[in-house]
Amino acid sequence: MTGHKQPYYITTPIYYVNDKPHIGHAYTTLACDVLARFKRLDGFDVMFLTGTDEHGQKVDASAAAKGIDPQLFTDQVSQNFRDLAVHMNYSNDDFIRTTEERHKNACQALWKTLVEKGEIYLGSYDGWYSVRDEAFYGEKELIEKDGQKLAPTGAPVEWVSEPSYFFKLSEWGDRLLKFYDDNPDFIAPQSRRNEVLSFVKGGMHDLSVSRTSFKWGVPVPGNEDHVMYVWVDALTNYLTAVGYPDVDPDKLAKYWPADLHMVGKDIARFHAVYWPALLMAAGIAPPKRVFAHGWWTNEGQKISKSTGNVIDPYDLTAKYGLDQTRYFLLREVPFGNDGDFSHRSMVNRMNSELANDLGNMCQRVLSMIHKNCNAMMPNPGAFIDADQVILSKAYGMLDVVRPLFDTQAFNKGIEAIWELVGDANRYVDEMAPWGLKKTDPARMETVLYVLAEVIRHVGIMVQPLMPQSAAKILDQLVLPENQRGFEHLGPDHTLTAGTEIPKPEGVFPRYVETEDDGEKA
Ligand code: ME8
Repeated sequence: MTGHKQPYYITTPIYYVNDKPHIGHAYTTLACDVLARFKRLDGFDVMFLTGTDEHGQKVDASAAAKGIDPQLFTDQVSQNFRDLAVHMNYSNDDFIRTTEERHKNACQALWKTLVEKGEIYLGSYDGWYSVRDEAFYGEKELIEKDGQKLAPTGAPVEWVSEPSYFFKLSEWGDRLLKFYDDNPDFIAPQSRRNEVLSFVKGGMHDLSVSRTSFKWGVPVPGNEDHVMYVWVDALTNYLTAVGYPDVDPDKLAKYWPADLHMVGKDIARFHAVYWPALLMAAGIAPPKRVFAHGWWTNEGQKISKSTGNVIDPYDLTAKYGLDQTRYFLLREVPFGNDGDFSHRSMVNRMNSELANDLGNMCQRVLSMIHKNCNAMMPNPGAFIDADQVILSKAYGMLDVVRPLFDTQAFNKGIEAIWELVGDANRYVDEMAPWGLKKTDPARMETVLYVLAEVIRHVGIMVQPLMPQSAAKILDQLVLPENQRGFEHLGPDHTLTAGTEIPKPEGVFPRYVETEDDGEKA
């Protein structure tokens, strides 16, 4: 099957342009980027999409508060998200904006299909709406605080009474439950699956899918008093970007249904309930999987604009380094759980796992090769058992990590790679190659060669997570760029003895505490 790579379509949520990007945005897109890079290295034809969600009342109100026309406002804020993607070294293949013409066309096409299939009707909505959540809430869902009604998320709600189109969501409960049953991996992790199942089992009302009290949205075809509900508009982005309805039929057939929608836990319901129902109703296959990750707190505190403890991804990368930040965010927390960002644990991981465990190992081994082997990749002799053990662990690493990444267990995949790094450090200590130069130079070459092979494997495997640092490591091994894909892992593509290597340089600097850190810690 040469020339026919398996497609893999992965998406981030599209972000509201009411605000500047924060750690939550950086985190979701990072997870997708790591997976997209992993899949490309593993031979897949990847389509990785991110973008901005630009319509709706929330964005409209933010623009009005600034006294700017919403289009101009969204142009400016959307650019911040594009800039973040470049800054964080994300490898997205497209960046969609919901204010683009291609998207308006896709939304209207989906709408018309739903109308033709009898899935949408005109009625009127009388009920609660939260602009902050861009969500409708039933009376029973609301909570009360200080005599005020609030959304279950704590967001303010307002009473809305206006004509509205409805999607017949209430008729989709059983078909959704059957769909979840037939596709047990559709929504992960398990805790989110349980939530979604109980929401659907609890019985669903029809969904209001249009608004008339403001104009900032995609007009409803045939009734321009209405704009589409921002979530119907937003979810459709996943179809727009692959050429729906008829812009690029080949692309659509290739990438749809999407392999993975990565989302935060707060928006699981939209992706795992409304979206598959809308799609099935339109006769379109639902996505294969929705993974809802947890939320970060900052030094134990809930992140909120009002307390001013929002974590800015630019600050993190300036302080700790880009790859260090990327590493930490996916290593620290079992993906799917909530996690806490603390300076202390960031520095611990950065110094012990990156600078010491991986950085020092590479530096020690490559320096010895540089110094003791004439700066040339050593020539191995026969392998002893200890060599075979560590080599086969390196050669088998992909088979361990792949299923973990495929189920978004990033922290476990990274842990598995670091187990090999730990083994390599113990192996260096046990084999003490520095003592072999005089007593058994041939054995020294074998030991250093085995270690260089381990470094090659670790370097290749960490490319998705830390692209720049991995490139530095692989450059120091003088591994040609076209030999860095996963198909080059294993014993068939070993390092070439005699290759000249440069004088190694440290890849992972240690974090040195400042006085300011001392006060905070
Ligand atoms: O929801 N930790 O956009 P958004 C981790 N436009 N993740 C966090 C977080 C935190 N402290 N705070 C927020 C939207 N997030 C819609 C999506 S998709 C068709 C439309 C995550 O800008 C949150 O879970 O509010 C969500 O995934 C994203 O950041 C914010 O998205």
